Amino acid sequence: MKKIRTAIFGTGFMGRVHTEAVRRLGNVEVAAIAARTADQARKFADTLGIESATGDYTTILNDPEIEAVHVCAPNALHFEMTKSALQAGKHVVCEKPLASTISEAQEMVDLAKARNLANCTLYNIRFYPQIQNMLHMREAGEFGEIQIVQGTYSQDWLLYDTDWNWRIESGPSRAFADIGTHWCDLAEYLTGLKITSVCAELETFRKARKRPKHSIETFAGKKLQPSDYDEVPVKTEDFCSMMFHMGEGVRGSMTASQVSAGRKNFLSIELYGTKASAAWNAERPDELWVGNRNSANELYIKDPSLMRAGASQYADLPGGHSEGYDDTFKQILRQFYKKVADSEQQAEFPTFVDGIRQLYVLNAVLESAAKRAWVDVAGGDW
Ligand code: 4PW
Repeated sequence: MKKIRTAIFGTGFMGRVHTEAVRRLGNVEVAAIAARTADQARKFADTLGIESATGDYTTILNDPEIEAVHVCAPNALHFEMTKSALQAGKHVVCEKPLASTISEAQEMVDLAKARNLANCTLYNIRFYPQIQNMLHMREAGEFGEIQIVQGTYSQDWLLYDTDWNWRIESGPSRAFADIGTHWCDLAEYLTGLKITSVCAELETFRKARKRPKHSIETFAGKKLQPSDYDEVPVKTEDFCSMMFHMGEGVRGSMTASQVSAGRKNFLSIELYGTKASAAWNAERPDELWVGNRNSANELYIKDPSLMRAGASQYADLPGGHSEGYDDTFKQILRQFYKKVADSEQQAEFPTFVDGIRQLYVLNAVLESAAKRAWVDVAGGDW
């Protein structure tokens, strides 16, 4: 079987996760790596056993053998890299947030459509088996009409002023744009409804941070000495809280935080319906809590043979064998590469349209926080 040849742009935490996930697919080969410098790319390629490495991603775009690329570089580069890749006829997977502005994202959506190229915004959380189970239960009406949606995406890796990452300087939003966006995409995906208006507040607790003189990988948690850093002012938020309206009458609230000690990657989402409730969190991904009014609550443990029809295809391992963060990348990319292999095939994955949709939500959040008022989410005909 001839494998699809793909390239990864970015050698940080996400570049590594994408590379490993692609390799689990079987029909796709990571053939090239691009990083900010040739040295960084070579180091990454040698560690992971990848043939070709470059400090100039455009050279990869000239290779006709490369069919797809993964944009895992910092947010500010998403637009430029994706646009060039689409113009070169490559299918593209792009990390979230899709772009820095709506107009950039619109160009990406239009270009992918005009060239008929597969495009994916990497909202991987949709692909946890128990999220799929929750979705299929909601669609079957098991919770009744959804009335309330609430939750948080909380992490602690930027708690101290010595914690640093490129995201800190990647405005206009950080906690919301980086992780809040996952939560909002998930809330809309699970309910099948759109967030229509928001009332949000952003807070930067660490108004200055110690920026290392040399680059540091996401989640590196490295302790710095005074000679290693410069003290810089911070504009991006550590924390966001938001109330929102969804669909016709659904109400909700969420927080996104990168400074909540002990919360490592705590995305928690709860749906409250007229019949029953459901709650899930990413730190205990194989468990789905179902809340009942007139009978005992239930705790479902992931087991494909007990999952709702339609959901079990996203669980590859039998009950008792956990499936977590890295498995969601395998699942989403499996769907994406189905489309790359054959554009006529039915495949389920978030596209650039889902990416731009969340930029409209982000814009409403920023406007609401600036005005200290409720703001409607603008956008096209979703
Ligand atoms: O997409 C998110 C990231 O940007 C992930 O959920 C985790 O938090 C990993 O890195 C950040």
